[in-house]
Amino acid sequence: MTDSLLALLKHYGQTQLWQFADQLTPERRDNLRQQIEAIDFPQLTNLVAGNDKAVDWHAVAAAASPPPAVRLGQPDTHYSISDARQAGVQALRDGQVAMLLVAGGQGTRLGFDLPKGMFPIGPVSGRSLFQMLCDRLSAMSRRYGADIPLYIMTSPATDAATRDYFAKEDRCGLNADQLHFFCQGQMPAVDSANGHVLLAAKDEVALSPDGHGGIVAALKKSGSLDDARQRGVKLFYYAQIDNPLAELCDPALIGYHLLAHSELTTQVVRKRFAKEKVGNVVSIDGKVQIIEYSDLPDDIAQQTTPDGDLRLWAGNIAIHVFDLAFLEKVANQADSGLPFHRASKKVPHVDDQGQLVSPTEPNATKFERFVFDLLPMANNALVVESDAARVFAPVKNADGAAVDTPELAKAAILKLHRNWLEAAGARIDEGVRVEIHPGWALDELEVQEKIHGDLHLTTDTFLM
Ligand code: UD2
Repeated sequence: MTDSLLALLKHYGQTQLWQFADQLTPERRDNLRQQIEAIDFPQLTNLVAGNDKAVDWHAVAAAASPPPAVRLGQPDTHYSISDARQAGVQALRDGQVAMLLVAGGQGTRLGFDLPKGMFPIGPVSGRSLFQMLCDRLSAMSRRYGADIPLYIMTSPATDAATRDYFAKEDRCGLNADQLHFFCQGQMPAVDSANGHVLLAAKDEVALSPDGHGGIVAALKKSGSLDDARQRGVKLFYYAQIDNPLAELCDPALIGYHLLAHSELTTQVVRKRFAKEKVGNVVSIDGKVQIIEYSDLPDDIAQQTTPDGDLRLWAGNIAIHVFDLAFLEKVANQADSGLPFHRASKKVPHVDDQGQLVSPTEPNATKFERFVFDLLPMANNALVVESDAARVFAPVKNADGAAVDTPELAKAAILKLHRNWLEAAGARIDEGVRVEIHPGWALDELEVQEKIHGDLHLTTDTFLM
């Protein structure tokens, strides 16, 4: 057994992984063996050698044009928004829509040790990101008379804590049958200098989540695709855990997707500034594609139209609608076909002397897949613009940073809810903070039905 493992490691030039095996107890050695056996060495070797397609982002970006899109405020020539809404509502009523939430990342940038979904973000209520998203799903399920199942993707770093949290919080109000967890896969981190897989400890490979693109394999492996199909689900509405304003299961977006016979539809907002940290949704050779913010060259990001608007205006907010059949098709292809992206990171590891090293400079390469790389593979991929003020309040950085902080997200929620209330005739004293629970009202129309213009709020209020 050990011989064949050693032969494998030798073959792939990775014998350093077994160098401390003699110092380990049989149990820890076995644990290490299992981690090594889970590595796809042919794939990794290919990645280390750079044999996968190396992307020249400048050339890609130079070929990019703004994507064809259903634009805000511009009547679409093909479908009206009311037709879209009606089609979406019908799909929701027929129980054809499930929610897919990616929550595998840790709140590192936020300075929060727990799964990010547990971060308190309700400006008055203090509700967590998980609770806010689940409250909206419950309200939507009630409105359309059909439970919307929620599939949450965790990672090994967030899985146990996420499940514990939902158990303690009564599944955030969802029915037991509505809630599913599945865990994404991992990829080894390699030494950037020589491609050697790093050891996080003498008996532990340095692993990290394989990116949200790992969702394709994880959905299949966990049986979630089959589970969804058996329930009669036809569409997945996809969102990230870090956006408390995400308009989950928006009927209009779902309807556009259906009417356009799209396999993958993505909601975008107009970028606020050229180097905003959102992916750039573009069209290249007639295919919709996303160029991540970190890959878009500055000169191309800054290009403007004669009107002074950004030429590449469409910002990815990571809200997508997927056909279940499309995901099944991709999941059944060998290795899903999604490319890997590389990131240079500081990865603590043990050196050849068995000493723990905490690098001060990036020392390692991590490999991640991005779910949005499915866009160019999809038939009739569709782009639909929405208003950032109502759908996008990303929580990425700790308070004090210039953008994407909890404080700014809370302010965006309060502003939206105040606007809905004031438009319906309510009076809210200056400085008073009002947050609306989706069970009270899901949108401005429901707010109007609720208050008939006779509401005056003088202290901070959570309308629920
Ligand atoms: C993401 C998008 C960016 C933009 C922005 C909007 C990518 C690569 N970039 O940037 O284009 O749309 O969001 O807010 O998507 N996650 C996992 N598993 C992983 C990695 C990430 O579940 O292995 C989840 C993570 O929990 C989070 C989301 O994916 O909810 C986004 O991950 P991120 O914070 O790394 O992406 P970000 O903010 O750089």
